Amino acid sequence: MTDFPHEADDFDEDFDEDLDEDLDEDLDGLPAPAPAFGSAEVPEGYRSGFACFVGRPNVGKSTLTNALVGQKIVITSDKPQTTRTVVRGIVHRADGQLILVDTPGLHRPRNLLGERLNDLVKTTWAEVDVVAVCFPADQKIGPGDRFLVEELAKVRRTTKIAVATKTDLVDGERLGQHLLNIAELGRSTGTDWAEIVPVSSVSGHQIELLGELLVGLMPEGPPLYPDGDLTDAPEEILAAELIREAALDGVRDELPHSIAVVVEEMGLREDRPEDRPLLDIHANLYVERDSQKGIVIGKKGARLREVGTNARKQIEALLGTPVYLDLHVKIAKDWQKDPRQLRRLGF
Ligand SMILES: Nc1nc2c(ncn2[C@@H]2O[C@H](COP(=O)(O)OP(=O)(O)OP(=O)(O)O)[C@@H](O)[C@H]2O)c(=O)[nH]1
Ligand SMILES: [Mg+2]
Repeated sequence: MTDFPHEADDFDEDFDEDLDEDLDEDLDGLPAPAPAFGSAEVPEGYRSGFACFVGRPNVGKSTLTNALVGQKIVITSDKPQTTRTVVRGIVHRADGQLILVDTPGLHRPRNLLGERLNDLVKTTWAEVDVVAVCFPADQKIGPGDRFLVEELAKVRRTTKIAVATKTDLVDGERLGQHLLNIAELGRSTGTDWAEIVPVSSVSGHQIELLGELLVGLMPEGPPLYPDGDLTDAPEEILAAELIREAALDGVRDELPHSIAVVVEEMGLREDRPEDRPLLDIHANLYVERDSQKGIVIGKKGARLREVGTNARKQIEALLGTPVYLDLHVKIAKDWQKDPRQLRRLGF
């Protein structure tokens, strides 16, 4: 069997009419009440609830979500606006259960997609117990941060904490100044930070402490998810995201924003021996223009093959099953601006 099937000259141009409508439902869902689990044996003082990470694009929200969950469940990249969906990660601790809601970076919208993403973020704020605003230590606090905190101040009831991310990138003096600036931003916007916590997802600095502090801010209650669940995102979404992450690696300028991935079909192959399962995944990678398609596919399909192989390994690691990935590149012209196409792509 070939490792990664695709025929370089057989990429459909058309935008399929039959995108999985279920996707809409999956992606709309913000922290909906989850079924309670095991309330019978909950220890005294056990806490559970929702916290979301917000911040400008690229400040390290998704990396921090993964660090706290202890496994990679959301994708990250050095390109701004990597996260486009709200994904929940679950942290299991002896003293409680923390459901982390990773949100897209808040930014000045350039198109309809940007507006949708910002709306998504703001809806989430009102539905969680704690909002944690991330400010990367290697960057000055700017107008974008101030705008975000001013908006957040309007959400009165939610507890707010500040997280100084990427502490590994700066020295102690700079970090001290950064923490003072965060405190000052709180004062001048009328935001009462319940905590200001410096962390590094790369070195692991204070990640454990942040988890402990967040659980301490949750209301008392039973676990909301079964032991061992690390996310509630459907496997189709996780797979599509991992493909998008692989595709983002090494592309630049406008192209990262133009890429969208939809898993069309996913299922265990029939007639396989029980001890050798194989998961078939058929996915489409959309770009907005013909020129972009050429870049994504690469010379004789080399780049796409690499993307497919990298994505497949990541999906196998996350789902624990060997994967056969069938990946096609298609054009969805200017999808970021087009309400109809946005809806089909799940936004
Ligand atoms: N050195 C260092 N880099 C980090 C740390 N956390 C994240 N990064 C890097 O910062 C970049 C952005 O990380 P993401 O987690 O994708 O950022 P995000 O805030 O989720 O970005 P959007 O989804 O685009 O809003 C990536 O290149 C990460 O590797 C950290 O603690 N230290
Ligand atoms: Mg992100």
